[in-house]
Amino acid sequence: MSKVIVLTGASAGIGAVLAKQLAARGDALMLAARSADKLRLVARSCGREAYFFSTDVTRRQDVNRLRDEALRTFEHVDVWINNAGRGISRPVLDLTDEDFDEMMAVNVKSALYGAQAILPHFKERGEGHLINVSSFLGRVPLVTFRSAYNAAKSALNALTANLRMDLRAGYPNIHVSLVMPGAVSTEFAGNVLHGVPGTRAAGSNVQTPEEVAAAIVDLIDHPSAEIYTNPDTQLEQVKRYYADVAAFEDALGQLGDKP
Ligand code: NJP
Repeated sequence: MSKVIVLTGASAGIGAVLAKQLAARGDALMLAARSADKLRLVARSCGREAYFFSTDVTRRQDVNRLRDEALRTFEHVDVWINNAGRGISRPVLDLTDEDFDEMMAVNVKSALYGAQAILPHFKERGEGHLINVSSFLGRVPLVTFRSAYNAAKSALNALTANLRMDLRAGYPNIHVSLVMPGAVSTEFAGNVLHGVPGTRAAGSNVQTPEEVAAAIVDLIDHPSAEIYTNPDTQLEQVKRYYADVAAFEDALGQLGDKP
């Protein structure tokens, strides 16, 4: 059955591809990001049931307006996807207050605002699905120059789990899910704070945004607590990391730069 879906970070990358996959199967969409021009193009390519609303997810008021716009347009929301996010290229010892605040605002507070905006509606209906797009780096901090991004996504993982546990008993038909992609071939790497414009993720374990979007579509159809979008490689790394963090870091260090 077609669903009404609110999707942030829909102007580019994983969000734009996900919007098209959802529209192709008949879902009705409210697409959000800051860039109205890009959103308009994505919405146009999605067809008649795709609307857009310019939103800066770091502003609570904007996120509340996005919720209001979605409810005005469709009268209900089935799925809310907090997908907007941004990385950073700076190791821990070089982080400024501004760096850290930006990472928390765009990756954590944005999703908190989204959850707090839509949960009263889900509770009223007794059903709904909140999906937070995090990162594998929030579970295993593989890449130290993403430091504050990894920390922010770890915080997002924790908030997501806490919310799910709070709702479990009273609202069994409200699902709260976490998505952990690895590297994905979008413009993400070029958009990171202090990053190099135009760079793209590369390497053998890099997924396409189409693959990640398909995993999220499947999650909507089969809600679960969390998914790794590339489980074959990611699950093995999680097992090794939590079995022996020091040994894992030693092995990583041998692959990395020498001082
Ligand atoms: O990133 P990118 P992805 N308010 O840079 C929007 C996670 N992830 O699609 O506002 C509202 O191509 C921005 O729109 P605009 C990642 O952390 C990725 O790859 O118009 N929207 C655009 O639509 C993130 O959570 C990788 O500039 C804001 C979108 O967000 C999600 O996947 C690996 C905004 C970013 O598009 C999508 O990332 C991983 C704001 N303040 C996790 N700031 C990866 N690609 O390698 C940004 O593990 N946006």
